[in-house]
Amino acid sequence: MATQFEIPGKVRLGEGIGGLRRLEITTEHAFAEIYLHGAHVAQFAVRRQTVGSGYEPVLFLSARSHFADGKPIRGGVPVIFPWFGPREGHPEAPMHGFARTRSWELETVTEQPDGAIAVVLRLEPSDATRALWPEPARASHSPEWVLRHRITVGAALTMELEIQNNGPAPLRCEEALHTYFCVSDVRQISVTGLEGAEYLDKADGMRRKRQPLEPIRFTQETDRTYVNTTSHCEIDDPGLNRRILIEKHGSGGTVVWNPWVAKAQAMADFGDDEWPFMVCVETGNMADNALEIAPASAQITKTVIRTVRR
Ligand code: TA6
Repeated sequence: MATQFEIPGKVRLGEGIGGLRRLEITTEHAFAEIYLHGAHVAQFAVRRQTVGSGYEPVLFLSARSHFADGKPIRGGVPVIFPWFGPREGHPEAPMHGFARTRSWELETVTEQPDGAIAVVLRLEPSDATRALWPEPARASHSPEWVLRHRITVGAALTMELEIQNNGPAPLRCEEALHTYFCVSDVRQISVTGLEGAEYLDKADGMRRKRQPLEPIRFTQETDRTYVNTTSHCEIDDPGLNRRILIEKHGSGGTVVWNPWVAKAQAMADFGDDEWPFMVCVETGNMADNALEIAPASAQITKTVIRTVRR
């Protein structure tokens, strides 16, 4: 018996890895898997040009990823909120906030006129999140903030992260879609769109630097938070004969990351030999572009991912 969240032949809600609840979405153009844990897009693969020859993964998912309560999934699109990276002044706080390790509420699953599938997931404060981030509680019982993640699976993967401030005071936070992309070999690709942008280099003591007027290429651990840039980005991947287009709206920052050898070995949920096959190009608002959302207002950050042949 299909539930209100299932569409026969297109959307199935069942148990995924680790027994976590997962939506499996199959459309004319793409396949995707979305876990309610972290509202996490774990797979997005586009149907190859020659029908019948399967799907081509766009996102990277580590073979060593955890799939367990309280642990982030390594790969796909982790949702980062309400802080990016370590929380300043709170060394005990979880890296990248708590949104990616909470179980989100599935609100709606709908088929669009063009056959794309739209999923909305919601996260509200809880005792656990208030213990980590005691935003000013409201007199009324409506939550002081509400997060909604609207994911549309079609020829493109469209993700809109909305942060609604219901509290009496401005909501200061950071947010990101920490997207892991599947590439043939990170040493052969380039990333364009950030030429001339200023960045914080986490691989060099967070020094402020400026991207030369040339594409980003990868020859070592790369961990850069580009600030004050609204540019779309592109991953050019000769090995897979494709370009991945990363369009963004409402995002002032872009993070580019590859752990390279040593950092890959240091991560228990990431294979030592996996680093050549992924790159993160993350959209959102962090560091210089941290948000201050006025009361009764909302921030929406939209990211659209699509692939084209080279
Ligand atoms: O976005 C890049 C980054 O901040 C890196 O410094 C690295 O820590 C990565 O995120 C992954 O963080 P995680 O907490 O998921 O291991």
